[in-house]
Amino acid sequence: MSIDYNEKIPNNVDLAANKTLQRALEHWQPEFLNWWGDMGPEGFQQSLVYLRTAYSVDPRGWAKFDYVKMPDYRWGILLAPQEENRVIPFGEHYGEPAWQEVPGEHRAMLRRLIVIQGDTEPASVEQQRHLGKTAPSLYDLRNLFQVNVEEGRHLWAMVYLLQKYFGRDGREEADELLRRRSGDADSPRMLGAFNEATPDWLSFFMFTYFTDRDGKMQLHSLAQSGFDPLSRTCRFMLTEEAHHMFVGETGISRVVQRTCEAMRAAGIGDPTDIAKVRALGVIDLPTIQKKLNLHYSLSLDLFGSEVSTNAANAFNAGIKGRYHETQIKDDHRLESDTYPVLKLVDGKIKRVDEPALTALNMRLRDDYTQDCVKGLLRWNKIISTAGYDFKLALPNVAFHRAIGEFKDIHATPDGVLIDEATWNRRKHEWLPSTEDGDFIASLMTPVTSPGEFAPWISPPKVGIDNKPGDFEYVKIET
Ligand code: BYC
Repeated sequence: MSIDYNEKIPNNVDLAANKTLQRALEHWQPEFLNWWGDMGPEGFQQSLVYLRTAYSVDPRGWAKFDYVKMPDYRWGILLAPQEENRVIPFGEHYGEPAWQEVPGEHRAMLRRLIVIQGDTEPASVEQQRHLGKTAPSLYDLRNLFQVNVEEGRHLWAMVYLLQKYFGRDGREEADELLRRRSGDADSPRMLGAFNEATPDWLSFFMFTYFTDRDGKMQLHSLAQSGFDPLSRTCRFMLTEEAHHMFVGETGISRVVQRTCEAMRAAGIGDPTDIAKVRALGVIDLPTIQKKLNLHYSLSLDLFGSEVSTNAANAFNAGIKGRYHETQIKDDHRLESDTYPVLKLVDGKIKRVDEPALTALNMRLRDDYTQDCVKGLLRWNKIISTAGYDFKLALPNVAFHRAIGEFKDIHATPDGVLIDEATWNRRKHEWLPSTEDGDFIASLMTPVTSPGEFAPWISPPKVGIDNKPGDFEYVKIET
C-alpha cells in the first residue's frame, strides 16, 4: 500500500511495470508543471509551505506534513486498495464482477465523465490563483495551497485513468485538460461554476464549502462505479477532499464568529444594520447570506438537469451510482421505482413523481442539500449563542438557476416566482452587488505575521497537524 517516492512519478500502481504508460505520463508531467507555473498560485512558488503529502492510502495514517516548495510537491497516482471480488453494485450489470478494463460499449460515456471530473480540478486552482496575495493569515494561506496542490493531484488521478485506459484519445483529452482555462471566452472550463470568479476569501470559503461538496457527492457516485480503477481512484480522492470542505466550513464559522463578536463589543443590536456593522471592519451577516445564495445556487447547477437521460444511462450502464449506493436497500436497478422531482407545473413549483432512473441527478442533489444543512446549523448556533435573532438559510432550489427545470424563470430565495423586471430590480437584495464586492475587497489586506489574523476573521480553534497558534505555516520567500 505504500508509495514509492523514489520514482519520478510517485505511485502505488506499479507504474514501472508499464513502460509505455510511464513514458506517456512522464511526457505529460512537464506540461503539468508548466501549467502549474502559469496558472497555479500567483507568487509564493519559492516559499516553504507546511503541506501534507500522502505516503500511503491507509485511512488510519496516510499523510505526512513537512515544508515543501509547491513546485516540488510530489503529485502522485494513488488508488485505494483493490477490494477482492468486488461486484458492480447497480444497474443492468448488477452483481457481475467489477470491470478492470473499460467495457467497450460504455467507453465514450466513461471517458466523458472522467474528462468532466478532471476538468474541474485545474479549474478551481485557476479560479483561486490570486488569493494568496490577500490571505488573512499564514494558516489560511497554507490551507489555500494545500487545497490547490491536492486539486492538482486530483487532476493527475483523472489523467492516469485517461492515459492508461483510453489510448490516444485519452492522451489528447489529458492535453486538453491543461489547455482549457477557467473563465476564458474561447476555451472555457466545461461546467458553469468553474468559470466564475472567486474574487475574495469569503468566496473561497463558500466555494470550498458548497462547490467542493458537489465534488464530494460526484466522487461518491463515481466511487460506486463498476469500472474498478475509477472507483478506487475516487475513494482515495475523497480522503483528501474532506479537508477542503473543512476549510470552507470552519472558514465561514470564523467569519461569522468574528462578526458576532465585533457587533457585541460595539453594542449593535440589529445585525441587519449593514452600515454600522461594516464600519466595524467585519462582514455583515446579510452579505454573508448573499454570498451563500450565490455559491449554493451555482453549485446546484453542477448536478445537471433534474430529469436526465444521461444520468439514467450512466446508472444503467453501471458507470455512475447513487450516493452510498451499497447501503441503499432496494433492487439497485430502479426499473419500476419513482422519485419526487421539483418541477414547474402551471407556474407553480411542485413535486412530481418521475421514474427514479431519470431522476438520479435530483436525488443526488437532494442528498447534497441535506449534507449542506449541517454547516448552516453550526453557523446559526454561533449567531444565536451571540444573542442575535438572525438565521442563515439555503435559498430555494428555483433561485438563480442556469441549468435544469428553473433556468428560464426567476424566483426569490423563498421560492416565490417573480417576473424579469422584478428580478432585475431586486436581485441585489439576494446576490452580492458590485458595492458588496468592493466592501469585501476593501477588507482583503494580507496578514503575514505568524499567529496574526485579519480583523474580519477569528483564529481557528486548532492548528493544522496540532501546531501552536503562532506556527509559521508558510515561510514567505519572494
Ligand atoms: N454546466 O443530462 P444533463 C469537483 C450539460 S465538482 C455546463 O442535464 P448530466 C470539484 C451536460 O454536460 C464535481 N453544462 O446532465 C469541486 C450535457 O451536455 P451534452 C465534478 C452542463 O449529464 C471543487 C447537457 O448539459 N464532477 O470535483 O446528467 C473543486 C445535459 O446534461 C452542466 C462531476 O461533475 C453545467 N453545470 O449531468 C475541484 C462528475 N450541467 O452531453 C473539484 C462527472 C449539465 O448534452 N459529471 N450540463 O453536451 C457528471 O456526472 C455529469 O456530467 C454532470 C451533468 C453531473 C455534470
